Order: sequence, then structure tokens, then C-alpha cells
Amino acid sequence: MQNQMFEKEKFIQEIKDNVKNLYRKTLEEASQQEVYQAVSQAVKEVIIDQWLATQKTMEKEDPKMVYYMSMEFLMGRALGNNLINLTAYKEVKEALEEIGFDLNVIEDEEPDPALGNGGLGRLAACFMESLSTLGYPAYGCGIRYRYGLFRQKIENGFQVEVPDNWLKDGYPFEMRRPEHTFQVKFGGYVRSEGDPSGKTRFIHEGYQTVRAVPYDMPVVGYNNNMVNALIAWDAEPEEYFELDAFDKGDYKKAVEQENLAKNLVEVLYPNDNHIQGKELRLKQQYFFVSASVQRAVARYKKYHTDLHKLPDKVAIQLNDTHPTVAVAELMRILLDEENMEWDEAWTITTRTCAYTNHTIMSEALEKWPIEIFSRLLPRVYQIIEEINRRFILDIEKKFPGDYNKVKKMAIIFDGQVKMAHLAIAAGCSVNGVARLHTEILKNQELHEFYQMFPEKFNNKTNGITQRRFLYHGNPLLAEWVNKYIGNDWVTNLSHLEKLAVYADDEKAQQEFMNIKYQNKLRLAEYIRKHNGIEINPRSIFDVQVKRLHEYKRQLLNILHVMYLYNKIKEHPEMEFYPRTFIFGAKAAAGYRIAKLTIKLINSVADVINNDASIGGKIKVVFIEDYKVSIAEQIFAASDVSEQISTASKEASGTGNMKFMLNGAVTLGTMDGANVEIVEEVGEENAFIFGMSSQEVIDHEQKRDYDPMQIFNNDQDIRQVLMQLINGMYSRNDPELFRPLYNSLLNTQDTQYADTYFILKDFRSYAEVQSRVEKAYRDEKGWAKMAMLNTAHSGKFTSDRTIQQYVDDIWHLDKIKVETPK
Ligand code: 26W
Repeated sequence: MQNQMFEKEKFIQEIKDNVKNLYRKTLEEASQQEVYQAVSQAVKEVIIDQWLATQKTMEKEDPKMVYYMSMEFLMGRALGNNLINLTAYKEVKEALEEIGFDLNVIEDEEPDPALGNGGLGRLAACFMESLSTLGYPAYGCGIRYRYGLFRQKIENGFQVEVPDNWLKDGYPFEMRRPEHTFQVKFGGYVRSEGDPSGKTRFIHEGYQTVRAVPYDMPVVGYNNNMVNALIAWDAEPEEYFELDAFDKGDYKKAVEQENLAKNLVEVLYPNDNHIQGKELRLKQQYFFVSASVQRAVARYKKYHTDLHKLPDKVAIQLNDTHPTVAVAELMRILLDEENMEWDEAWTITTRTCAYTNHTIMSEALEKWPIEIFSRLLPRVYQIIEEINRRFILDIEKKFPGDYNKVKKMAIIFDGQVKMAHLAIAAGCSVNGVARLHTEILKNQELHEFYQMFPEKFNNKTNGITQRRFLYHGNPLLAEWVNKYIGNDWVTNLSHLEKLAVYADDEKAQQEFMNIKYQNKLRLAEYIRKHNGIEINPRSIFDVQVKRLHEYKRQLLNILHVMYLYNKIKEHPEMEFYPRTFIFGAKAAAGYRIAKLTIKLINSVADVINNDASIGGKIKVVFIEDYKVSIAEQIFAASDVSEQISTASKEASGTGNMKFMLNGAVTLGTMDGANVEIVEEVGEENAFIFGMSSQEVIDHEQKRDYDPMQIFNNDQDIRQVLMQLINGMYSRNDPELFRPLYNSLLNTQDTQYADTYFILKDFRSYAEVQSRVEKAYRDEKGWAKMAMLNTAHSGKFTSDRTIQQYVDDIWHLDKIKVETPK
């Protein structure tokens, strides 16, 4: 593709100029980091032209837009993907080569902004990219955390958390926009007074304020001049207050305001699927939500006068319950600042807001103690009380005489504010993130709400962006796909289907597997460098990378590795295809069992990798600090994709889709989006095991599962569990892994033993794993299976997901941005 924006000579000159202007250096003197900054600056200039053009088009066409509100955006590195979407990757790579730099090395200089934990945050990033690529106007709204998710160090096999100072060298792909600053108010009290018309007005006084200052990050669409913005809010103290306060003798308050601003956006809470109910988190939520809603209303009012038509121009999507306070904030603005009546305000709010649920784990459902909520947000709390009062009347109308329903569904109950209930009562749409997940919401978790509002419930199966997870992450495979079917897949992933006809073609198979091999070499080299472990690139790369959580069952995986090791030791002569088990996972800092599982994986790795007697048949690798940038390389190099959550627990999963796209075969349970993956690729091209979600739910309801029976009757399982407590993997401290053993077999309280059915599914897992081995020996059969996985992954593009959100919920207008200049 010819690219005028990146005409080689001009571009090189610009890099030289940037190095000179930024660092007073010549190119020869500049470090890789400095060259990264200079290149990014040059790229940013091109982006800004398109950004301006996008703004102009939006002003002219006045389209409806979505505000995607999320506490987390796990964007990953920007440079490489921006270049891809500007269709300039190749040109820039060549230009850099000419002056002696390697674009891949330069890309590695970029911090990997980890403003998210895992699935939910990465989904938000994929959605933003798809919105831009499809030409839909959108703002991502989030928080500019000073420190993203912690960096993980492994010391002596244990996870140690290190602060992630991602802004240390400055981040070139952001723009401070102080002209869009808003005030956010905390604390104080509410006074009411009657105005002359007889209407009661509510006046909020005695509060502290924080200034919300936005930093916009560009989100570049693929080859379409479209640039949307991710608005990341920073908190700054009210600058003029200090002097003023001094005058009034209110020094203490000035200092408090300054501290409030300082702490507010300091860190991302590292919990995934578990709430702690910390006051600061609620402050963070209201902070970015209030600023975002204020900005949305202000922008609307710049072009329109009638707020009743807000829903025609603005959609607000709540990414899980975390931003749900948006509902009450919009009500507050309409009632208190725009003087609307309750019913008008409510109609507008409910037509504007929609809610996505990302988990059914009960410990993840956000509830706030009334005490905290009403003290921190007195006026917003009042509004929620009124929403609740009216909602309870509706419940009683729908289910007359059934007080149980009120108990179960009320927004405020038992001293707590339940955010999911607020989101459902106030939103026009409630969606789950995979078909099975949505069905479970309708039939179990949110059943009463479904009875009350069946029309609100809908499914939006997650997706991922192929621009990052194939084009950028796996350039060899991307090239190969282009060779066979052209490059339409970049914006229309269903085209991959055309690869299916080559699945039996021997030459295509060989090429496909050779690319996999090259990617395995790339990952093996990374592992050699970072772990000091030599792995066999001809072995099966069997990979589980995701957050560490008991329900995701990394423990099942590693127990099975221990079991295989026992088998090989007992029968050294037995056939065994070499396997490399690769793990990557961060555990929430306070999640004891999860952290111990990481230690176990590393301890097992130590023992097995150093046992020369097994001839390298098994290797175990734990990738330190798993994050988006290394993830891209891991998917490309994987043969087996471990998706082994207890059925019904994983809402969707999105890693599963990234593996599939890259030709890895799913080894999984019928959970989340795995169900749909199997549907697309065919059962014969996946390895499915374990209980169904219905079986799990039945056991949970009947409470009739007893892992001890399995322990007593299954020799192999017993052997493995005993090895947890006999010091085999913890010579110096045989008791180290006792908590893991207890979590499976708790003899004191059997109700809490093996909550995630690890022992129950173990045999079926071991059996399917041995089928994997057999299948892999059949080279052609495996190549075909791997290719068919890529070929049938088209459904799982986030372009499809976004189009469904647009069609069913947001009803946005597409815009077309002309090439600038
Ligand atoms: C309040 C603490 C907290 C923090 C994060 C609770 C819950 C969360 C997220 C909802 C957890 C999460 O990331 N869920 C994942 O969302 C993905 C995107 O939809 C799904 O693919 C995963 O299955 C789901 O676990």
C-alpha cells in the first residue's frame, strides 16, 4: 500500500528532527527509548490530522454516539497497532531499518498500559478499536490511573507485586485537555428549600471538590481516517482553594481536598471478580462517572437545546456495575441542574443507559454499605432512595403479596445499595456476554428481573479485534492468510471461512504448521531469555494464560501435570509426546489460595524441569508478568488452548477466541463462549470434557458433592493430593501447600470442599488430555484441525459484537471521515 503520510525520506527526517528537538541529540546518540518517543511523536502528528478530521465530521453530521463507561481499559501498546491501522506498519519498519533500528525493538520500549485487570478491561479496548474501525462515533470513559495493574515478579516461586509506573518516561499517545475540566463533589449535606412555584429544590452544600481533567488517547480505526477518543480522567486539586481557604482559616479543608485528589486516581484495584467495598473505590467510580456524564451533557447542549431528546444522540453503556452510579448522576443533573420533573428525567435516563453483566460470581456483585454511600454522595444517595421507593412499588404490582421478591430485588436492602439492581431497574437493556451466560442470567441469577423485564434481556457474545490478535501479533500467519484468500479478513473476519477448503491441502498444512513452528521458536527464545529454561519447540505447547482464580482451575491443570509426571516416573518406557505446559497469571494481591497456586506451579516446574531422568518429556513454564504484549506472542505460538473453568462460572472468556484465531485447539469445558466456539468449529475439532453447567448447578443446589469419595476411590488422585502435603514439591516446608489440599478436601466443613469440582472433573480431563496427545501425533490431522480453528473463528471478531450492540441497543449512525488535506 502506498502511503503518502509515511513517505520514507520525510519520515526519517522527522524522526531526526524529533530526536533533536526532544533530546538535543543526533540519531546516533539516541537511546532506543528516545527513538521510540521520536517515532511515536511523528505517528501522533498523522493521527492528530485524522482526529481533527473526525471531529469536524462529527460536528457537521451530528451523529448519535456511545459513551462506553468502564473502570478499566486494558489497551496494550499503541505504536504497533496505530501503525497497522494507519496502514503504515511496513513502510515505517523499512524506514527504521534504513537508519539502523528494528521496529519490534522500538515497540518493546513502550510501556504496556495496564489500566485494567483482565477480560473486562481488554474487552473494552477491543470494543473501542472496533468502534473506530466500523466508523461509529464513541467515547471511552475511564480513569487515568497513575499506577496500572502491578507488575508481577516471581521471587523464589512466589508472586511479588511491584508498582507499574507506566507514565515514568511520559506517554506520547495522550493529550491533556484542560479545557474540558469538570468539578466533582464529594461529601457535605443536602438542604431542601421550596422555590416560589412551590417546587422543592435540593441544595448540596459543605462538599469537597476535585477537578477532573481529561487526557484523551486516540483510538485509530483501520484504514478509514476515523479516530475516536478514550477519555482518561485525572484528578487535580482545586487550585485556587488553598489561598481562599487560608483566608477563611479553613486550611484543613484545603489540605483534605488536595489529598483527595492525590489519592483518587493513584491505583487500579487489582481485584478481578471479588469486591472489597473500599470507600476509595466508590470515590473513583463516582469521580470518573460524574465527569463523563457532565461532559456528555455539556457536549449535547453545545449543539442541542432540548434535553428530552438526549437519548437520540447519546447512549451510555455501563461496563459491568462499576459505573452504575451514572444512572443517578444523570438523574441528578436533569433534576437539580436542568430543573426537570422526576418522570421526564427518569424517561430520559432509562432510554440512555444500558448495562452489561460480566460475571455471575456472587462475590463480584457490587454492594455498598448505605453508611459509606450516603456520607460520600448524599444527593446521589437520595436519588437512589427515590428510585428504590418507586421500584419497590413496581415489584409489588408485578408480584402482589410476594414480599420475598421485594427482598430479593430491591435496590437498597439490608443496609446495602445493590448496584446490579440499580443498573437493571434503570437501564433499557441488560446483556450477558455469551449465550450460555445470558441464559444463566435469565434462568438463575437474575431470574426475577427477567420475569419482570423480559424485553430488556439480550445476549452479546464477546469478540476480539483481529487487527491486534492476528495482524499485529502473528504477522507470519497474517501474511499467509493474505496469500490464500486476500486481506478482506482484516475488516471482515468471516472471510476466514474461505481457508476451510485448504484444510486438507498438504502444502497449506505444512506452511501453516511451519508458521506455528516459527512462532514457537520466537516464544521459546523469550522463555530462554526470561526464565532461563530451554524448551523443545517440537513439543506440544499447552497453554493456560489468564488471571488466576479458583474457578478458572489452574489447579486442575497443574495437578494433572503432577499426575503425568508420576506416570512417566512409574513407566519410563511408556510412549509420551513431549509437552510444554505454559502458564501465565496474575493473582490479586490479597488472594491467598491464588498466590499459593502460583507457587505450586513454580515448584512443580522446578522439580520436573530439573529431573534429567524424564528426558525432557515435560517442561513447565510460568511466564512472569503476563500482559497484553506477551499475550500476542503466546497465542501465536500455542497448540492447545486451556479453557477449563468450572462450567457455568466463566461468563464468556475472550482468550479462548484469541487462541482459536491463531490456530490453537480448545481443550475446555462447555462454559462461556467455549460453547459457541465448539458450535462454530465442530466437536471433532475441539477437546471437550467435564460436567455441564446444568450438572454443576444441580450439585450446587443439592449440595451432594463429596470430593472425599473420589479421594478414597481413585489411587492416582490420592497420590497427587498426598504429594501436596508430603514435601515432594516443598522439601523445606512440607506444610506449604496444605491450604490447597484443604481447599479440595476440607474435612472440617465438607460444604466448602472443592467448590469448583476439580476432583470431580479430573478423570475426564486426564482422558481428554490423552486424546490430545494421540491427535497431535497425527500430523496431518492436527494441521487440519488447527487450520479449521482459524477458518471458523470469524464469528468472534469484536466487529460483529459491536455491530450487534449498535443494532440492538445503541442505534448509532456511522460516519465517514475524508482523508485530511
Ligand atoms: C468489583 C471487583 C470486580 C472487578 C472486575 C468484579 C468484577 C470484575 C470483572 C467483571 C471481572 C471480569 O473481567 N469478568 C470477565 O469479563 C470478560 C469480558 O466480558 C469475560 O470474558 C470473562 O468471562 C469474565 O470473567
